[in-house]
Amino acid sequence: MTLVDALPLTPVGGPSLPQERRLVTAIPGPKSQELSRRKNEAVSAGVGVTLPAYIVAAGGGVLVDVDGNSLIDLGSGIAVTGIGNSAPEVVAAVAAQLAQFTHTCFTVTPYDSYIEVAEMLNRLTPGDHAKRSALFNSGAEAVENAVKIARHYTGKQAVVAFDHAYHGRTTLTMGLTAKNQPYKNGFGPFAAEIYRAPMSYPYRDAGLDGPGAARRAISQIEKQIGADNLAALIIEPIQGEGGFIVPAPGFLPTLVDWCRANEVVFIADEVQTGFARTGDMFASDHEGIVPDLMVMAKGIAGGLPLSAVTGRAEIMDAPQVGGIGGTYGGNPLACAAALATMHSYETEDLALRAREIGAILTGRLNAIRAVDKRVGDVRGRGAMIAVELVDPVTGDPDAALTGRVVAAAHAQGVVLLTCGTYGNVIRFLPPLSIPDDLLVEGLQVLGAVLAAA
Ligand code: PLZ
Repeated sequence: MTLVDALPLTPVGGPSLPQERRLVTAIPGPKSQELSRRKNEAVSAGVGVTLPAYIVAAGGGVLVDVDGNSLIDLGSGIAVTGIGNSAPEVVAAVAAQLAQFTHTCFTVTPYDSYIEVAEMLNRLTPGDHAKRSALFNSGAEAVENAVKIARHYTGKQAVVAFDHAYHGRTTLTMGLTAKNQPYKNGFGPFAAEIYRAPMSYPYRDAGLDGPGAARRAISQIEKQIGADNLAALIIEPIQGEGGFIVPAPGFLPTLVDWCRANEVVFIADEVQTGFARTGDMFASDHEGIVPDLMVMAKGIAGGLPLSAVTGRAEIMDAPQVGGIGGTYGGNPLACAAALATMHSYETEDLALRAREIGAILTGRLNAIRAVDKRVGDVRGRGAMIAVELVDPVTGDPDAALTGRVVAAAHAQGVVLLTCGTYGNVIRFLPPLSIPDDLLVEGLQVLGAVLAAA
């Protein structure tokens, strides 16, 4: 009997789970509390937990915990399970691969699914120029490799990242990440030759338009670094951890034009925004920008760890043979999952589904904003929407209110995430497989806990 034959006929997770919010204990329940106790004894304290309900099954729009509670998932494991948890096509593809072989290391004895993923990424990413791809495990690892490749190609060293940026937790990517707590504090020294430029943040930018904000950044870059020293500029087309900041129209295209005129590699970090999340396959598509290199992870493989860098052939081919690699990059299980996942994004038009989800989210959240001045801003695109909570008089960020609202939503069985440099942004990243009624129920809970907070 093969492993595939041994799979249970009725999957425990996946979309077959009842799509309902069901609370049978307090959140977290007694079994989760016991697991939290064991976690504290066994796991590094540095590994934090947002909502300590321990999950045993998930699918569609719910997460089921060990106490039998069914929670509404408005986080997708931080924008990962766009096509849903244990999506049947992913389960089938991974199970089939699992029965064939689990690992060879692509750089030792290769296999075709890695090439197929590369071909698919080369086709799906913006631009019809010649492209190449390389596969890795995490978003941070892919960011690191994009920077390595850009440095090798340009022969230059400096890298610019932006205010509010998040690019990862490794030494190089911590340096690119803006926020000190909790990401950087005590973990220095950071990598050299990283510089920061001002972002376009329309809600807090008072009247500065996109091209104007780009000129401000470019002027600072020219004065403080010089294009002759700059290998790459890296930016999230919509910032994720930094607060779902959508730059003003014209900001990104102006930066791209300047990069092209100055032989600076433009790297789009689409780790959080990629794969239908924002209502297009990539957030770069909204303004029609064509990045030189694009970094992808999260939504690429239905929950399996995979990341990628895709970009212009001449840039991607610059490093010496053997200069780019890693033991697990493009693992066959992850590649099988990615092929099934990307096929679904395309054939089921999940970008359209993201836009539908976005319409529900922005409609309901703007209705709350109309009557509650603590909701300072509602922003984002597609199924990547956030509210910024502020003091209604001063406009100052209200992180304490944000914390109370999210904690109350958690207690009501709604998985919500925060973000933002000032900790005052609640973000909505539902799986694209969530049914409308469950999404609406989650928003009703949010409305109620916000009103009570
Ligand atoms: N680039 C734009 O959003 C990961 C981080 C969660 P990894 N964001 C979630 C946390 O607290 O660690 C992210 C991202 C953008 C890069 C990354 C890094 O991706 O897969 O977490 O390394």
